[in-house]
This record gives sequence, C-alpha cells and structure tokens, in this order.
Amino acid sequence: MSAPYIERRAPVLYEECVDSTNLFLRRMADSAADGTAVVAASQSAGRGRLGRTFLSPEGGIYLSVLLRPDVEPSRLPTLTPVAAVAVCRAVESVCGARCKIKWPNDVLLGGRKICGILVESVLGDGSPCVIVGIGINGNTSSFPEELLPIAGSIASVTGERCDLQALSAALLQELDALYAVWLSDGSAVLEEYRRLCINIGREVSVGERRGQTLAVGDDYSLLVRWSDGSEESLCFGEVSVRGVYGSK
Ligand code: BT5
Repeated sequence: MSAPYIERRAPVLYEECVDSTNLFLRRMADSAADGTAVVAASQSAGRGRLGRTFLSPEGGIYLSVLLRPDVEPSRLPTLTPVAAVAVCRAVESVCGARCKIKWPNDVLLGGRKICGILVESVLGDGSPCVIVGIGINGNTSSFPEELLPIAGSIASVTGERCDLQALSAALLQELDALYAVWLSDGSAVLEEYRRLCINIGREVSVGERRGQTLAVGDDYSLLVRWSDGSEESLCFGEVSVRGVYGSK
C-alpha cells in the first residue's frame, strides 16, 4: 500500500508500520492540528476495545483521525456510528460491495467482520480531543484459527483485490464530510446507520443474559428485550453483543 492521495484541510501522514495509529496520534495530541490523519500499512500492536487486540498485518488499512470537536463530551461516542457509515459508503464506492454494521462498531461483509472501529477521547494538558481509529481488512489473506469464524477481508468475500490507496482516500473523504455534518447535526447519520445495522430483531447474548434486539435508539443505543421481559438500552463501550456473525 502507499499513501492515499487526497486534498483536505489537515495533513495525512503515512507510515509503513506503527504500534497503533491511535497511539501514534495520541503522542501528537498536544500539537496536532484538528483533522490530522495517519494511515499505516501495518500495526504491531493494533488495539480493539476494552484492551482487546486488533490483528493488523499488511494487506489492511489502519487509519486514525484526530478531531477537536467543540461539542458536549457525551456526544463523542456517536462518532463510532459516523465512522461505521463512512466505511460502508467508502467500501461501496471503491469496491462495489455493500457492507452491514454490527452494533456498535463492527462493519461486516458477507457476514464477516472486515472492519473494527475504536473511538478514544484524550484528556491531556492541551485541549481535549478525540481519536477515531478504523481498521479494514482489505486484502488480508489469512487469519489465525480463532478468528476464522468471524473475520474476513473485502478481497476474500468479493473475490477481487481491493485498491487500498483508493479505499483509504475515499474513507477519509467520507469521514471528513460526515464529520462536518455531525458537528451541527448529531443525528445526521442515524437513519442510514439504522438501515445498515444488522442486529435488529435478532437474538443476542451479552455475558450470560439472552434477549432480542428491538431497535437502535435516537442516541444510537441498542434497545434489547431480555428473556425475562425487561427492556434495556445498551450504550457503547460497555458491552459486546454476540450472535450475528455468519449472517448475510
Ligand atoms: C475493534 O475492537 O474491533 C476495534 C478495532 C479498531 C482497530 C483500529 S486500526 C486503527 C486504529 N489503531 C488501533 O490500534 N486501533 C484502531 P473490538 O470490538 O474490541 O474487537 C476486537 C476483536 O475483534 C478481537 O478480540 C478479535 O476477536 C476480533 N479481531 C481482531 N483483529 C481482527 C481483524 N483484523 N479483523 C476482524 N476481527 C478481528
């Protein structure tokens, strides 16, 4: 892969390999301009949510953007659905493939997780910022055994190699555009996110609890009816919803 060619309001840095593009930007957080992006061809310590690992070999796209939105901090987690919708749009425009979203932060193609999203707030000495990290399995050719039931790459699902340079440029463009709209209208991608979300009406388990998903709420929470009849809105970051991989 090589650096994406794109003209935008802030720099795009390109690295062959970093520990994590989110950590890379975090180290620059005091000085980096709003919108600064980094794209890497691989990561040696890619990070998922809750301390999990995101496998990041060559063949994928690992991209983070540092943002300084002047909004209520409670709105920041909703950048996850913004990023998920941006990924779906970019994959469709460059690869012609229609993705789905598994609430809250996985993008699926053909029932396989081809992308994960990690949004992190940074409250350092400087002005607070948020880092939106996106990992896409573009042409990733193999996965360790434990990931085989869930993970896939765009190339393995579509049967065609993916133009990583074009995809990373399209992703930055979609992200920049949706972010600009989100700043003034937090629910701008809500309907599109709902349409793309694969969870609704499905069985889910969260830890030991089992239930059915009913809807995505206006705040992007996931409304669940548990088997005992009680209902609950699940928020980002706290839970892992299991039960939809392999679904088309
Ligand atoms: C995520 O976490 O899926 C968020 C991943 C975010 C990665 C990007 S890459 C750029 C930026 N820099 C970083 O360091 N991170 C961000 P979570 O929902 O917790 O899912 C993690 C789980 O996904 C793991 O425990 C595995 O089961 C599975 N997994 C790991 N690597 C994967 C991969 N490459 N493709 C699909 N699934 C994977």
